[in-house]
Amino acid sequence: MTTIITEAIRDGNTYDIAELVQSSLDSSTQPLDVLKAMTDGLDQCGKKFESGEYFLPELLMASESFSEGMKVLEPHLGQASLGQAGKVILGTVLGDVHDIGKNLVGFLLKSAGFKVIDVGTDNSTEVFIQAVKEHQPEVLGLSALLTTTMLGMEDIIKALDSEGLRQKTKVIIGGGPVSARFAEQIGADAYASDAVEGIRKIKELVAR
Ligand code: B12
Repeated sequence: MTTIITEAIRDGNTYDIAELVQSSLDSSTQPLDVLKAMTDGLDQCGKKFESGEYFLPELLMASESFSEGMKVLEPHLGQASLGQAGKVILGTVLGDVHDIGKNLVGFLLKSAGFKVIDVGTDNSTEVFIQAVKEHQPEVLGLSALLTTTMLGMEDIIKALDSEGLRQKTKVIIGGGPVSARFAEQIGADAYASDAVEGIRKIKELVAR
């Protein structure tokens, strides 16, 4: 069943995905395994895009299919709670509209008891700085999926520094093209390769 879900997302099947996710849950597949099957589908679509077999419409359909599946899966992933674990601002950097991974991180953070302020996608440095001034979070989480846009992360960290906000705000970065090495280079406090690792690292940053 999970293979069918992966293929449905990969091929942008928006009609059957809700039913497929529901049947998989009904047959006792763990929600996190269903999520893995869904993200594998996006991954496979990305690879086909890279090799020239799929084009932008296929990427869009895969992402649409993922969103439809998430509507069914989300309530099974955990309960939102009161925000006592800490406050986190999440956002995607300038020029980048990818938000599926960031949204997953936000969802799991809320389930783990964090208050999450999601500033959305394609944000200028100023938007992040304003949000940090207004909400004073323990952690700022930045997402980038493009090798071009990831470079903007360094500007945000520098601006936090020059605004005197860096000491109070830990920065974690994530997204396909970034790495622990890149995090170190730009002076971020942490990097996570996926949402589960992200939640663990954010908890560590808050505890520091
Ligand atoms: C879906 C998708 C799209 C959708 C996005 C829809 C949306 N609402 O997000 C659409 C169709 C709009 C799109 C557009 C484009 N895309 Co696109 N897209 C993808 C695709 C297939 C999946 C991305 C995704 O959602 N993955 C699933 C999620 C769950 O994974 P994730 O994002 O990596 O997030 C996880 C971790 O990285 C981490 N994480 C992510 N962020 C953060 C943040 C924090 C704080 C933490 C802790 C963790 C964390 O946790 C997440 C959950 O585990 C990827 C291929 C791929 N394999 O990544 C290409 C991909 C990212 N896209 C690509 C490209 C080139 C584009 C376009 C330029 C195409 C074009 N010619 O127009 C445009 C750019 C638009 C823009 N300006 O941003 C390339 C990027 C190449 C590069 N290295 O720069 C990729 C890699 C495809 C490829 N293989 O070529 N895309």
